Amino acid sequence: MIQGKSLSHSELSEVARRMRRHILKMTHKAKGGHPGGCLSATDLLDVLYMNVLRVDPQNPHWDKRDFFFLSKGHAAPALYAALCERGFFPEEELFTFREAESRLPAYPSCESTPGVDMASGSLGQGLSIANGAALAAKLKGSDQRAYVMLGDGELHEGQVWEAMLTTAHYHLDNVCAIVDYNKLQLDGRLDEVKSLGDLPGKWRAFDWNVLEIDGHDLPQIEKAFAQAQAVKLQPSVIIAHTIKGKGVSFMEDQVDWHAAAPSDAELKIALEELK
Ligand SMILES: Cc1ncc(C[n+]2csc(CCOP(=O)(O)OP(=O)(O)O)c2C)c(N)n1
Repeated sequence: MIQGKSLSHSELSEVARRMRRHILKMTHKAKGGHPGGCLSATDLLDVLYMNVLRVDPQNPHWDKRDFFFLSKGHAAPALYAALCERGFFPEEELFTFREAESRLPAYPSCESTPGVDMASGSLGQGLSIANGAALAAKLKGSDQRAYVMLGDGELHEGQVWEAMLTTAHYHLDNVCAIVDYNKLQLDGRLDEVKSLGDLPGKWRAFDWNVLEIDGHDLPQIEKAFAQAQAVKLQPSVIIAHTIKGKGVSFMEDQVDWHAAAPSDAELKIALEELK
């Protein structure tokens, strides 16, 4: 299946629920990972992988594929959950996450995992890579698009702002950035660590088309991707307001769940909530 599957909103919601369960089970089994920032990104990745990206799970290196770069690479389990749901590998393989010899390492690796186009984990680099892929597509006369997901804490990296200038300078309308705006980073609230201020205004000042949405509202997410695709001569950013740990009551908006695996008892409660 190369084109997106065009799932209905209720089907998408079911996929998101399964993805959240995968994430919790993966991090529990591996006794590590970053569930909070995976769960905030789940609905966005769900819509992107199910209904938007042109990729071929049977041919991950297909030369006409759209690209997705997970710049906030610590959310690897969310990416693996989306790739699994899109058919890149079977569900059983998810639970090899972080094991030696697994194709699903702690951080994304394009050498290990089918469907992964960028090694990430060191924050700040994804938009630069998306720019390169998008510019190469333009030079080839291809309609391929490059999507990149950034964390809001990741926006503290200066390289992102240099890359934003580059995207706009080359009028890369085939770039769509997604900011997972969950207001928390590793050790605190963005507003306490280093405020982003008027974030939409800053992207606008860098000549980007800005779409601001609720990043857990599936119809809004789908609409934003369609609007981004329709804009010409300007890159688009989807600033998605999200909740870290979304879907699990005791994880929501809690910085302690940035990098902590659920215990046996916590997993049981979480899976019960996501039944
Ligand atoms: C260059 C770099 N500096 C620091 C880190 C350590 N680090 C890992 S996650 C993280 C917080 C990122 O916050 P955010 O982008 O908001 O992630 P989310 O809350 O969505 O998980 C930091 C500082 C890193 N991975 N790379």
